[in-house]
Amino acid sequence: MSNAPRIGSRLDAPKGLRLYIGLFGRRNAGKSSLINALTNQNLSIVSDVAGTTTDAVEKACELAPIGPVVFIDTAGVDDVGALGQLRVERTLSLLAWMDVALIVCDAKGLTEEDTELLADARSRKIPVVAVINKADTVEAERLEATASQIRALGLSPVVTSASQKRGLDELREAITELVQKEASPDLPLMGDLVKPGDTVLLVTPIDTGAPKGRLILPQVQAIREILDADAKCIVVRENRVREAIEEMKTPPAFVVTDSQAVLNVCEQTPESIPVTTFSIQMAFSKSDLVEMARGAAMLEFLRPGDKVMVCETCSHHPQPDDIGRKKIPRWLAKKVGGELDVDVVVGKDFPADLTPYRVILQCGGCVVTRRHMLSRVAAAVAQGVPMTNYGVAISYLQGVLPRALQLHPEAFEAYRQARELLARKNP
Ligand SMILES: Nc1nc2c(ncn2[C@@H]2O[C@H](COP(=O)(O)OP(=O)(O)OP(=O)(O)O)[C@@H](O)[C@H]2O)c(=O)[nH]1
Ligand code: SF4
Ligand SMILES: [Mg+2]
Repeated sequence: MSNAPRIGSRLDAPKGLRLYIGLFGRRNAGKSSLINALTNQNLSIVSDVAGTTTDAVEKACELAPIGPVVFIDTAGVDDVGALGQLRVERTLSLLAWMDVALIVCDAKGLTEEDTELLADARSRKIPVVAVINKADTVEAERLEATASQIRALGLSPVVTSASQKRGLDELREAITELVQKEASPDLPLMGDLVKPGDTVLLVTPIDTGAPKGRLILPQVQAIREILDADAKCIVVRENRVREAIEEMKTPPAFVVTDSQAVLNVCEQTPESIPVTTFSIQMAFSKSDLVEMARGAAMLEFLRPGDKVMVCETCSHHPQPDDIGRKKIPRWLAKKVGGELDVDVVVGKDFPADLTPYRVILQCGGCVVTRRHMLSRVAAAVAQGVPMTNYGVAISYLQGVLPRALQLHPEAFEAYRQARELLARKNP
């Protein structure tokens, strides 16, 4: 693996942070066969019955020379019937957040579905490799005609035969090249906030929700980044913030706290010391903090009964007083002066139609890729639905948003302008 390209820290990452490579195309094009051929394993069921793959299936594996990836095998985009239509919709929603989409076409020629799919992926700026499979079944002339149909759409096709294991190295190369060119690796959690010699104070409450015997990923990541920046790091629970600051000869450059303790931490920290939260830094690193701050402006203008979507990107076991399902809806209801109509959407699927919602509250998305989070932001922006994240929302609901965004003036400015606009529209 010494020659493997390194795409940020993603390749060392747990399953959720691996590169996602989706295979799309018509039924029987050979999508499942290609996954098996590329990985040299029988990961997917192959048959000559059109529509063999129904629900999208994830297969985590090693793909030389890239490293750990997750293949997503999908149902054909020409699936028929009412159920088939639902599968097609699901397949197309997956396309939005793929790190790489392999669009597999039959060498016999493109159909309207193929052309639409390729054009759709191109227009949504999804990194695409167009694959002409079953090259063994046609004459050279036919193959060239199919290739020129694809070139006409602005793509350079890769020609394969999954059954004869031909063209696989070229396909791997094309995937690698695309990944290097187009990957959107997470930004560092701390951005460029930490300077050599700084001291940063990290506040991590140890409550019933904290995992036994360890710290959670963003906390560990923050410590590592601070050490990498040749700075110092002090980690305390929320009851020791004032004491820790008073004992320091030089005040900390800034304080990073768990969102749920943000009010308490702001109260203990002198105004001259900026405070941010792990979730705000997560939004910066994995998503688009400016958009998340802009979206938070809507929270002030919600009315009882408004439809709100809470998105939890993984199906973790909910805590009795779960932050997304219980606490945020409760704090919002209190702020708004009545219950809201809250839909909780769990997992990687994201509804195609967001317009019923007045605002979307997105979790940190720690188990998905940045491209995935950015595809959600893009969908919300395109449909004009404000989107914010838990961290920004909590700081707003605790009344400390200006302070919590002090290290991110651009994000605060977006929030301020959006709020002004909404205030004019909702006098
Ligand atoms: N001759 C030839 N046959 C192939 C090739 N790739 C796949 N096939 C055959 O085509 C049929 C369909 O292959 P699958 O891999 O199941 O196709 P799929 O795109 O996953 O199909 P669905 O799951 O139904 O959408 C099987 O009979 C495969 O053996 C190829 O390169 N050449
Ligand atoms: S931030 Fe989102 S993805 Fe991460 S554990 Fe919480 S709900 Fe799951
Ligand atoms: Mg299949």
